[in-house]
Amino acid sequence: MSYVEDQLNELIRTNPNQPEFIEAASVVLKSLEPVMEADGKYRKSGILERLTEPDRQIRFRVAWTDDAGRVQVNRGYRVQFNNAIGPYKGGLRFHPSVNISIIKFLGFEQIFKNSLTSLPIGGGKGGSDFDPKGKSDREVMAFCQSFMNELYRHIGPDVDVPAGDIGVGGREIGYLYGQYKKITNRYEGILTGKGLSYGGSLARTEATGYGLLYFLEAMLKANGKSLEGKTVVISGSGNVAIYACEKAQQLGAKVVTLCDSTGWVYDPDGIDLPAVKEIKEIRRGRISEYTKDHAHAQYHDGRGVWSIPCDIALPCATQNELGLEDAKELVKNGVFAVAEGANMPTTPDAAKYLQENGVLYAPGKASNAGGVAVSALEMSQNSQRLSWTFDEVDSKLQQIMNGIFSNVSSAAEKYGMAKNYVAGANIAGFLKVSDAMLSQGIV
Ligand code: NDP
Ligand code: 2IT
Repeated sequence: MSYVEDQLNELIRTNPNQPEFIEAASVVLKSLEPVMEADGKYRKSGILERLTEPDRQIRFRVAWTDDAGRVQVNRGYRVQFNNAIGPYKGGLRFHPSVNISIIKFLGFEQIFKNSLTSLPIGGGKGGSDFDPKGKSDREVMAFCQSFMNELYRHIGPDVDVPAGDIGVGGREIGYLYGQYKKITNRYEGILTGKGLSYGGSLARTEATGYGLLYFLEAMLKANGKSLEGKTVVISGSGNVAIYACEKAQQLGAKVVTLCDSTGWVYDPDGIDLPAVKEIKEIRRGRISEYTKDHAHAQYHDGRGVWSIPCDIALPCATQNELGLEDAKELVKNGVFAVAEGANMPTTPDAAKYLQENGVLYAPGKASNAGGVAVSALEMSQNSQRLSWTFDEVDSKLQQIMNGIFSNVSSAAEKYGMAKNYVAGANIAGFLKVSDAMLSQGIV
């Protein structure tokens, strides 16, 4: 058996009940097969064994009191996966589905994504099974303060710098930052995605969605296509989906769908984004409210955005939200590009089907890297005690996304898999991290 097969079997044996982590690791390791076969140094130095075992996994109790005076207990996590090329960096997810498998898959993906940005950041991820939905601001604050009461001892500007992810936005980052400062009396860049009045970066809010569109533009251009006049379907209606929609519209595309975990909207005239921002960013409401003021649009309960005919599909909600049947429907309806804003939204069989049917397919670890890239720019600004203009950050973001596309594209070509951006992203991300690990010895 090959080194990769041996290592995959070992991972499956030693990580039972971690389907998301095994899914993410399998895709990466299979892409690395030609790299491993070409040079015996990787097996000799145990690179895959070391890369797939986190540096450390922290799990803790988060006790807080709800508005009815009842004590609630949630689980908190921080997985510090790999710091070969920089301090651990990656978001915090607050969602009832969070468990160690999900945090490990996200932390593992983050290693390669962060490497692709070309910036000095290692891979980590954290979160909790706490559900912010339906909670009062005071409850969210009480939870965040209790979460930080443990997390603070594990993070630092040169150690580990968390940020947002599902369920963690500006409000949560603010409460987390306030508690860190209260406990330590230190004013330092230990989180990114901060508010602009206390060390945040302009364009961080927009970065993941905008970056996705910059990557998509580069991929389309390299394949003789463009966004102008195209019909786009997007899933999700959170941070990534909203700013993907905004940039797609600015670039001349028509976005016709968005969704949340309850249902989805189809607006054949094109999504009215200010209305969505009002519902989601201000009222924290449900996407179903969209049809109240948009009678011509349709709302449906459940899932369904992938059934709408489109040229381009942008999954921006959560993992495994686009399965094989969805991929078949998209192909049948003529989709020519799928670019991931979310982490691992396309199941492996769906991704394979899309690629086999000639669809340009951008994996999240390349196409959604704009968020963490601007987080790293926020860290730079914090270190300098300066803040850059929106245009400065946005143009750096564009350069970074173009750089990622060309790096991913040439890695795929070099290993005889031209246009396979999955293989390209995994290989290019791996090469930098493994080079640093090999230089730093067996640690
Ligand atoms: P948000 O919490 O802002 O939004 C998430 C959106 O996805 C909401 O519309 C939510 O609906 C929907 N959603 C979440 N979970 C599910 C589910 N299980 N089933 C159906 N819909 C769901 O998160 P983000 O926009 O920040 O994150 C979206 C994706 O992008 C995630 O995969 C995240 O890991 C990834 N990502 C985020 C980055 C960032 O900078 N924020 C950077 C790179 C990747 P509802 O409100 O009903 O739950
Ligand atoms: O998945 C991701 O890249 C993020 N949630 C952003 C991480 C970050 O540190 O900005």
